[in-house]
Amino acid sequence: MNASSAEKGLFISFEGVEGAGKTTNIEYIADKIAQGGHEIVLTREPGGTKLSEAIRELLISKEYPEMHIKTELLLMFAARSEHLNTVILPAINAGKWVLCDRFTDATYAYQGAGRGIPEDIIATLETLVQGSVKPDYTFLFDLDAEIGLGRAKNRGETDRFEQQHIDFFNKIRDKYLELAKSDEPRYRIVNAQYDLDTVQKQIDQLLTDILDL
Ligand code: T5A
Repeated sequence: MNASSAEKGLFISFEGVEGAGKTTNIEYIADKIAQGGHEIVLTREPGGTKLSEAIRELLISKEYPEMHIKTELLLMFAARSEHLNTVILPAINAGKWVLCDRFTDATYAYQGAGRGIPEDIIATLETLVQGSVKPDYTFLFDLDAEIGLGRAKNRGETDRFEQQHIDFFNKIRDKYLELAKSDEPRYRIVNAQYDLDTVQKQIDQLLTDILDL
């Protein structure tokens, strides 16, 4: 069962390597959806609640460069459990459209492909925390990892994840593309290498195609 099949709301997640343009374009998409008359909750992972934002700070802080990969994984799911149960599900149950900057696909990409944690372990935690809840749609902003990292670094200070070697981010991009291929009904790929206007023309087309906006 996906989130919308039993409820009136819709759950859309946004994924991609660092600097792919998720944050920039979620706001653009939120405006379009709001113009369509839908009530929106704009949120992010890790984060989205007071407690989950505190966990986010631990996760991205460069004070903990040697955080164990299992600790990182468990903190991601701890933040997600709080966020899902206190923000995402109540909003969907109230008929709202939830736009979430990253969700569990990021765990498969970063902690799975990036850190090397076996997928069955991630899947076990996913079931524990989410049951069968998944996003209805996932927009993947696909971009060469080096270009994305360059965009993110140009913006200013980097976080703990952005200290990783480029090989880490190449694995993440490949994993996202693999996930998109394995779940085509849910995924929509945006080619994020172009200038913002061109990227947003692709988004307009997708919103028309799948959401009738
Ligand atoms: N994480 C997260 C995990 O490891 N596991 C998990 O389960 C989850 C949920 C924080 C970190 O947590 C990790 C992944 C992350 O490392 P985050 O807050 O989403 O997650 O962090 P980032 O992906 O690093 O967010 P960024 O802000 O860096 O990337 P965005 O949101 O994709 O990019 P955005 O929109 O901020 O754009 C970056 C810059 O590029 C410009 C923008 O103006 C901005 O300056 N830009 C463009 N420039 C040229 N052309 C375009 N088309 C552009 N689009 C945007």
